[in-house]
Amino acid sequence: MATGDNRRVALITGITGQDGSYLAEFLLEKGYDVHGIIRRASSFNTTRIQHLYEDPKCHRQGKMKLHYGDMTDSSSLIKVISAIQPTEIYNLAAQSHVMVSFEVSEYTAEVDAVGTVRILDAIRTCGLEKSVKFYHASTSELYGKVMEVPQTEKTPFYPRSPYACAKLYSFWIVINYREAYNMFACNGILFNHESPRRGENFVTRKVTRSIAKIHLGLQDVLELGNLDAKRDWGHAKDYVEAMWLMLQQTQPDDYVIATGETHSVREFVEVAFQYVGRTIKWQGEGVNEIGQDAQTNQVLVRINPKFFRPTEVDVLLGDASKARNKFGWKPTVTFKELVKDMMDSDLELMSKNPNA
Ligand code: NDP
Ligand code: GDR
Repeated sequence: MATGDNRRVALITGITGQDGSYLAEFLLEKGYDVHGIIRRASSFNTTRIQHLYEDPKCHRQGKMKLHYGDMTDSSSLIKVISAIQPTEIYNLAAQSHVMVSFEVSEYTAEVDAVGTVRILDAIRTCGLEKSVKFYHASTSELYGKVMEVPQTEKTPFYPRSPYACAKLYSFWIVINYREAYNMFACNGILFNHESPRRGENFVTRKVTRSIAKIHLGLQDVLELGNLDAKRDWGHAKDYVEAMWLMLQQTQPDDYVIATGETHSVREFVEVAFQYVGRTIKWQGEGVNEIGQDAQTNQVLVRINPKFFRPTEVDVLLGDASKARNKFGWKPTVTFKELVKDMMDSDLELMSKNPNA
């Protein structure tokens, strides 16, 4: 690519996911041409970006374009990269569910580990390794069995799931390609981030959907696994900005992105129930624990052992000082505001469509 190229062309893998959809919005707003890789599916998997597709900017001016491809298929990656000559690539595609990774461990490695080296090699095959800026979706799951709290870029890793093991390979292959081929490649070590667009089987969204249904009389009880796991939960909208900021620096590097606060699953449940005016009191222990309405004694939460993981990550709490000092990133949405945003959205969704 010629030096002085001032095109702004982004390729997003995983554009149909939670982060991909917010990132596409963010980059379109900044004037980028946005390309996304989508998988063929038997039903629509583009719900999160449908509103963008319908935007005249995307349709008439062709600012957003979707291409079929898959992280398990090198030729599709090479074809897309060669055709669009991106200036920035955001590699967000992944089998992203930790519990599911215990069921489909080999596939998770194919996509989340080998997929990363496939796209890095595709960049080299297309001769773009000196010009393209590459973001990789790394994760706080790398810390796993916690060696240090809070966790920084220097905290040792101890992955606790096939998902985290696959992402550990990706973390290092990104660094290796940066050092071996002088590529502008960054790992964003992002802690959990949520939103109304969060997948329905992650714990926060499962909780807000279920509470909205319980509130509207559409469901009786919320069933969960480990209530005592602690996570550093931020809002996805804040986190996609950090991805972009990493690629605007003069040097590639790896950064923790986190709020610096941690809350248990139990606390998330309590705050979300409070939002619809119910106080939870907890009774019993272990798998026999229940959460009851403090006024009516109605059982609202039960433990189901099937949601426990073979190996758990007990506590995540990130220190994002490096990102704050380097490029001024800080979260704007508090824990309570995050719960409110998700509750408002699910209450609206369930009242309009009880079968959602
Ligand atoms: P989602 O699960 O919402 O989205 C994952 C995306 O990857 C979807 O677009 C999905 O497509 C796509 N995908 C899955 N498998 C393949 C494949 N084989 N080939 C091509 N595309 C594929 O994840 P998030 O948006 O929450 O997360 C984005 C990335 O960030 C992931 O890599 C995740 O592991 C990582 N991450 C997420 C964090 C979070 O808290 N959200 C924290 C740290 C890291 P489809 O829609 O067709 O399923
Ligand atoms: P996580 O997110 O594993 O941190 O990975 P998830 O919301 O799935 O779990 C968080 C914690 O909640 C506990 N939990 C339950 N989890 C689910 N999904 N369902 C339940 O019923 C339930 N009950 C309790 C879990 O045991 C866990 O401790 C997310 C993903 O987005 C990854 O892709 C990303 O890398 C990390 O966040 C950072």
